[in-house]
Amino acid sequence: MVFILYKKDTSPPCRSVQMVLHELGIYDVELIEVNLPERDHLKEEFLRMNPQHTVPTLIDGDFIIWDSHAIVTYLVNRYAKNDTLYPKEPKQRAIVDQRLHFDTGVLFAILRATAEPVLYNNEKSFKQENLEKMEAAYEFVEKFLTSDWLAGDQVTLADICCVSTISSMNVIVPIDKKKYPKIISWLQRCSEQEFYKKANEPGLKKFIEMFKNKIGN
Ligand SMILES: N[C@@H](CCC(=O)N[C@@H](CS)C(=O)NCC(=O)O)C(=O)O
Repeated sequence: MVFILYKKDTSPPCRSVQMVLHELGIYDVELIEVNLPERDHLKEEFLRMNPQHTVPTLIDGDFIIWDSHAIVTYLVNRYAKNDTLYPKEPKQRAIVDQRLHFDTGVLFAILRATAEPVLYNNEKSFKQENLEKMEAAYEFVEKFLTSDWLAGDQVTLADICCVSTISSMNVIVPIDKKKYPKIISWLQRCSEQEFYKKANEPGLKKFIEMFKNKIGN
């Protein structure tokens, strides 16, 4: 079985999917880099597959699915050997789902709103109000961290999806160790995981470079 993943290395949701593929031991994946500035994602061929023109987009045989959270839950539901990444127990699953929706609606939303004007519209600095919203999001995450991981005592999809976004937000608004000690320890724990080293770190490095080139620091 060969999967096809349309992705962009710098994109946090694409890194989430790659981390989950790694964690599930799915390596037989054709990776296709989508050049967003060149508008590859707006070409007819891509739109036929995903009219919402977002990466990541995954093809599994005759099945096409996009949105990182939909992709990773599909992958675990279909291919995981156990349910630790996405527990079946309804209350535990609800907590993971809450964090996944928080990633979509709060974390990634503010990251995208902050980053895109600089990356694609040639703005030279980030909007102050967006930077404040990132701080507000950090405050939530600090409160969510009541154990080692974001949704209980073991790594779940909540950690994988949120860490790709939070490690990227950290590039724009560095996480203050004094204000957010739990986030700093959690980030450290995540960065020690094999899936993070293999599938978040390389793209995150490119993300950092991309901003250096745009705002020069
Ligand atoms: N909620 C989506 C967000 C995906 C997303 O916005 N991806 C960006 C790249 S980071 C993208 O495809 N942008 C191009 C576009 O929206 O046209 C997910 O988790 O997959």
